[in-house]
Amino acid sequence: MMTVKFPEGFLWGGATAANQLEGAYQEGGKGLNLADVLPGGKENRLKLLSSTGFDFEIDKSKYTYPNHEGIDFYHRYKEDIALFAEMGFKTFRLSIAWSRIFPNGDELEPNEEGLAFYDRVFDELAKYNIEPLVTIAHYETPLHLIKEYGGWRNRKLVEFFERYVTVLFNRYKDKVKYWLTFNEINGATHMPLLGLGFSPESEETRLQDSFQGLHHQFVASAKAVQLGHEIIPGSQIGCMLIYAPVYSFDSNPENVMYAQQEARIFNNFCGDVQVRGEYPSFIDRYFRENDVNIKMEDGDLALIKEGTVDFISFSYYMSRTDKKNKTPEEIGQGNLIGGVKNPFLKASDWGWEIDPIGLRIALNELYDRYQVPLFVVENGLGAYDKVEEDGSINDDYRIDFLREHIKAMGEAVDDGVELMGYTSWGCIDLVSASSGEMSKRYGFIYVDKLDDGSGSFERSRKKSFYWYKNVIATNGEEL
Ligand code: BGP
Repeated sequence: MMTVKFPEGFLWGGATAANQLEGAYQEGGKGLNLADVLPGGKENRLKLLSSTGFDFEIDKSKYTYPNHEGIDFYHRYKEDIALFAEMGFKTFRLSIAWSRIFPNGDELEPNEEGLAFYDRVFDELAKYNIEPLVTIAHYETPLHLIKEYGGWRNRKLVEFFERYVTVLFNRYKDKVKYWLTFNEINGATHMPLLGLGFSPESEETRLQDSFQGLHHQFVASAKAVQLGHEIIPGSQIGCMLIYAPVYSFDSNPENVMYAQQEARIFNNFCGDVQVRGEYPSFIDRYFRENDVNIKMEDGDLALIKEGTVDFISFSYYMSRTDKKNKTPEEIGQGNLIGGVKNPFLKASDWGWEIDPIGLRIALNELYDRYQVPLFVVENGLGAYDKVEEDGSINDDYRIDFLREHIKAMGEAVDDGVELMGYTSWGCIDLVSASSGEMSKRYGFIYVDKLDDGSGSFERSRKKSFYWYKNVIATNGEEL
């Protein structure tokens, strides 16, 4: 048995996003954002994410809106951060809700109340020496930018984003060193609604509009890296990818080739642009064959070259197994990112295939390709939890999942991968992004809120809380 060894100063912690936990959706001068118009419930939300022509309206007669209250972190952050500190967190990943800072997104002056809220959060973290890791854009584009401008398809958003990040960097320069630009940027073509803030008009326009939106985000991200380095000397600014290694279903070269192509487009394209600073050569053929034409402005490519990221962060939940010709029954076997069923893997209650070795593969693939430090900023098991009569929650399934994934990370470190840290997703139960459910729980900390919105919002420690506390205390040696 190998002993897992993680580097000194490894950043253990947990990850969240503003829209999934803050609540207080109309307090402190906050404007509405994308998450505020997304309905709750697996059927309603999942369908919407892959559909076309969403109108971005709230209809309370038909739907619930669980992100409106989230888990009320906005009012309870002190208690929550104290619990993170009790587990020994070295870092806490959170996002800033753009529409708390610029309620509409296109104002010239920021909203002081929004800025002050994050000051309080960062000060609270500092009390416990917890390093904030801040995502600048995590699926929460201000609604006004969606409705009036068409989301990231519109070049104007680059300018608004630049104003937003300049305000953030200046305000928090003494408090935040680690930043991520766009959450799961490469998920954009798959689900443009979340990352790019638009609902495709039709399947025909989806790719063209998504890649154009991505180009705008590449430019905006490069600009943010430059500004961040200027305003906060010593800051570390990363990209954020959703990464699922693509396995060929079998050794048929047709399928191996197909898997390689899919991996390039889905896994490598965005990283190549943000880490190497160039559009990769393989994308030309893909664009040609799919009628994608990117409109660029003079200076865009130079900026992208200059604004490369310092490290790569990514989410890892599952691998993807795929083949060229799929029967209708083989398609859509539960994995959010597509593919066919892998006969060697079991899946979570939501059909996400569980594959710890895939994380070691992901880490090695990324490090081989880029040789920059890596950071696993999301990983975890969404599961139903049962509260026992005595109030305890015995989530051994979650402990097993995390143990195997942390072991796989340890193997990758032993393989020579440079790894900065690990923040497990949803360290405190929060609203699921893809299904809008509370019952899809990831936390070490249980939150008493149910899918129908009822509950006391009280927090309690699950069995995994104590387990993770010991993992951190032993720097991953005791799993
Ligand atoms: C990632 C997102 C998170 C998140 C997580 C788990 O894609 O960055 O926001 O929620 O996946 O997904 P879900 O909440 O759908 O279970």
